[in-house]
Amino acid sequence: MATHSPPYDLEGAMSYSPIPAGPHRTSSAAEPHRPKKLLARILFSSFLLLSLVLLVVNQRPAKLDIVETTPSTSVNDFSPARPLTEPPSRGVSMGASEKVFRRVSGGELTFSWSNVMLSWQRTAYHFQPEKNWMNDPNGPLFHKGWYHLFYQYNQESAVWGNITWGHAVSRDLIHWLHLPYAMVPDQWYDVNGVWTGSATILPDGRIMMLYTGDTHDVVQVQCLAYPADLSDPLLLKWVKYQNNPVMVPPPGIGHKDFRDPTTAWLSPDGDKWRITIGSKINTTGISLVYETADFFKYELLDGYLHEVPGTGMWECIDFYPISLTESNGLDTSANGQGIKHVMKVSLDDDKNDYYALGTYDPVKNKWTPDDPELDVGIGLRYDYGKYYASKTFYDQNKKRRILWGWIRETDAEALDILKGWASVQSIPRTVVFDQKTGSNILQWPVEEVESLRSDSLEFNAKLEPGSVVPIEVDSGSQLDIVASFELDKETFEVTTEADIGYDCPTSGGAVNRGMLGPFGIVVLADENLLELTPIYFYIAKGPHGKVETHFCADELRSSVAPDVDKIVYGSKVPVLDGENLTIRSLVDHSIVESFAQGGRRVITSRIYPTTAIGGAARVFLFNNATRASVNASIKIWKMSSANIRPFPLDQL
Ligand code: DQQ
Repeated sequence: MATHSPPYDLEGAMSYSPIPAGPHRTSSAAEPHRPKKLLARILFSSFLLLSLVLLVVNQRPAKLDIVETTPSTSVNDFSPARPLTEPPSRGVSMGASEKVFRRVSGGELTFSWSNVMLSWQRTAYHFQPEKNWMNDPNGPLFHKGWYHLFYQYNQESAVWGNITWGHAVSRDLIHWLHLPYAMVPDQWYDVNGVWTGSATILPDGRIMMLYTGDTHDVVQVQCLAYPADLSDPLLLKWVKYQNNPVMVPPPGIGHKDFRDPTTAWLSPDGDKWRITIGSKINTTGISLVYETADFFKYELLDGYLHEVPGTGMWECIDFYPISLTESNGLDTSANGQGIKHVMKVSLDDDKNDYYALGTYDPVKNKWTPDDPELDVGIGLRYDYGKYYASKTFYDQNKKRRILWGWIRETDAEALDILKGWASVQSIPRTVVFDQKTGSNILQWPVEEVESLRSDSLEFNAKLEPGSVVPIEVDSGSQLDIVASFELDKETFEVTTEADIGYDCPTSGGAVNRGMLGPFGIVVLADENLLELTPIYFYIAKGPHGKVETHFCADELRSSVAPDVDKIVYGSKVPVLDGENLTIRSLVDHSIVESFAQGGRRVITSRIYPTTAIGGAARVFLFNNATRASVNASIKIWKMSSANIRPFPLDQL
């Protein structure tokens, strides 16, 4: 903990050094990987050739800014066939969800990863600590001109464990300054981990931070902490309440099933605060509600705020109001006319964040979903890719609700250890109600991310069926892409039946052609399309004019390396009459966050290419439909790197 006392020279702290060309980019392009397994490569290439046989490069590139790729001189310093044992469970035995990405972890690394490939994976404008493991975002808040982000962090290595609260501050949610740890596991009630928690800002300005402590005997308890000095804009020093823990698992609740307190909201009389905590009874996910007048003493209320059979343990519940008519966000205590409540749960069982819109009755203390078939945990997801343990906060500075989410690695744990880091936080997103559909929220990257946009190019094209159009950008690793597509109306009208049973995850990806799709963009692709990640729409049209639009991200050919997860993500997306189909993708090295239809659906992918990196990463437009042509327009900005570095505390 730091010992400085305020006031600080905050202006000085803000004078960032010039944005570097890109600290995470290498000066030379990566050397194309020479495969060890030639046969496998030949088979792979033949499959690719076959599947792409009709994808003809038949149109003019948007801008010929040909990139000269200089072969890298790097050596392969991570030898393949490294003998590994299956990684031990990280989390479950301690009463948290499994933190090892098991789908590809264990066994041997089978690919010859180079330093260049692995160092390219580090992001340039997403929040990351300097090294080691990170997971859930915790207690985000705005205080005296600074956004504060706390996060689950392992001080010692790139795997989950020894969980401490990392802490960073930002003026704009984009450029971050790392601060000393806010809280470390040093008390009997949190010695096994200072786990996830949330902040509540009281009307008098005090900040109450409730978090889960994992005790010395592995029991989950709720604890209180608060800033030692509220006049400190950096909130450097945190005090753990002397009578912690303030809540212990009530009768009937498992000692390892009681975690992640939410931000508090005011009770109907306005004299007490309520919080909810996730748990389960057998396989029913439940949200317990506690009431408190002072944040020191708590009373468990009867019943649950909500429960859904079959959804298992609810982690990281989030519960907040959303305006039906205004585009601003609402303080967590708002309720009444023109307001719905979003309930979000992180499902331990499948590691996805689900939400539902509904109504909160504060007298009965019950939340009811608008549509029981789309109840929380069985209906909509925040993100159809990798996105977990998310948390919103009300930004009183700009009157908006902002969502943070933890994006895990989807490569082998052994690779995280080699890299020395694991996980990224998503670009913070604003959350509003979708007034057009009335049935979902809209998530959108905070406007501040646009301050990183630099050179741009625009391009319009008619994409004939089976076409791939290269867009020549000289830095395919850091981009903000906005694309819009309009299907040829005549073909659409006369097409009577097209794949009504389509489903992105089981579709086989973008190589699978239908009459009306897929079409979209390709990112992180090499020139020869050996590695590529298509993000696209697929339109299915049923016999009675029923139309379903799917939004997918296909990782199947995102990397030739086998040590990484490769699946097709996606879901149906609502499209209203007269709307074009739109995609916005934020590409930042190994993460791609893609938003369809203004944020009605979102897919976050982690991508680990071996050749489509650095200056060799390319962008394409494509239309792989067999029948319909598509009018496409695209605008691409290069993105500068964010300035993320330690706070110069010695200069205070
Ligand atoms: N992560 C924390 C828990 C939470 C889980 C432990 C979700 O509090 O339930 O690091 O990722």
